Amino acid sequence: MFSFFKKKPSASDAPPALPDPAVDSAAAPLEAERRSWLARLRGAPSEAATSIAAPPASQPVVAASDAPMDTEDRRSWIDKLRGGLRKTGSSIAEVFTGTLIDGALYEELESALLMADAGVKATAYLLADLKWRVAEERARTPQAVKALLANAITDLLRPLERGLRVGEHVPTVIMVVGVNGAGKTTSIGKLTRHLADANQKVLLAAADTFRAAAREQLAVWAGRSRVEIVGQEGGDPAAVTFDAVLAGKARGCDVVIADTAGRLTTQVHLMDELKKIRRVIAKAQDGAPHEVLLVVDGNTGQNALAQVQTFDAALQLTGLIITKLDGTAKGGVLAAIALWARERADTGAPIVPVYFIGVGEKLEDLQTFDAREYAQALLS
Ligand SMILES: Nc1nc2c(ncn2[C@@H]2O[C@H](COP(=O)(O)OP(=O)(O)OP(=O)(O)O)[C@@H](O)[C@H]2O)c(=O)[nH]1
Ligand SMILES: [Mg+2]
Repeated sequence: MFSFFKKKPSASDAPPALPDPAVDSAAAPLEAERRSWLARLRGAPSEAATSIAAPPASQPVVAASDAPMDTEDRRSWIDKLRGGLRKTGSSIAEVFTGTLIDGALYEELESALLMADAGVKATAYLLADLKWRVAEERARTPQAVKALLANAITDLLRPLERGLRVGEHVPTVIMVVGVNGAGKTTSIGKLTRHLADANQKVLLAAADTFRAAAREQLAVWAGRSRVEIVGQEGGDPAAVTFDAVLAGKARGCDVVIADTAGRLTTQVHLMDELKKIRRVIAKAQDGAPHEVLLVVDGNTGQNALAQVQTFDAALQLTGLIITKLDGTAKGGVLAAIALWARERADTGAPIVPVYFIGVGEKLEDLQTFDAREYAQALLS
């Protein structure tokens, strides 16, 4: 279901500390090397990316909603995203109000990106890439540099674009994890509704058995979408999930989604519990879970990257949902996540895409991720 995204440029290490080609003529001998670095940075999809992006022709992959780029909903969603990222947008815009492209401009941009939660590594990467683009394009005005920055951010984020697919496995089993209050249950509710609207038979596993309210909250979403729910108050989350996957198979469901309880990454026994849930899903169905999605609150700042890394180390994530980008989120952390995802892909592991972005509590507030749109929202 949901729109399919494309390529993953072959990744590269974070850039070395490059001299500024715009102001440093001694950089010339390194030019060929840099060009090849940039070519790889922006270049053709690797084999791994192709296999990720292209669904096997024989598989009945379902697309519930191709990114509805021109719809009213999408436009108002982008406005919300822009509104949420406004602070970052205006502090980056400040950088480009002068008339000179000089060291001060790059220094201010560095501060603005760091303030936006992009982190040291992604900030250095973007600055190096931007300086290259400025030199290549012979940009003459700060506004032209800003446009090139939008391109640099888009290219950095592009590998994260990919649509969630269902239909390659029956049922497709999706496990959803994250820290407390990140927006797991709400996102599952919205996702379920989209799937149900696309005639997908969904079964929800209420594997958050800690709180009675958690099951009820999921049951409300299940009721709205008229889908089945399996749960047992106070039960073992792994056992509930196991039962749900078996029930999903027996009942011919297309998708089973397991909602897990929020937890801190430092709570070792609770992280172990997630690993157990993952293991029992695999026992109930070979090759499952097909997706392990981490829901990240976009307001978490740089800690979001630490969350991604820790949950990935424990569970081998397959995708991300970033929520609450309508609030006080600064938005730059996606750049840090993108760089991490590239480095992870460098080891031969699949890219971990951002399937959805949430900008509110309503159904239409969860939308597919588009790198260009996001970069523009970040700079508007
Ligand atoms: N503003 C805003 N609020 C959101 C968004 N997504 C979820 N929320 C709200 O965040 C709160 C927590 O959402 P839940 O879906 O319950 O979060 P959870 O991760 O399931 O929480 P636990 O199960 O307690 O760990 C709720 O009030 C949601 O309505 C979003 O994109 N924007
Ligand atoms: Mg929940």
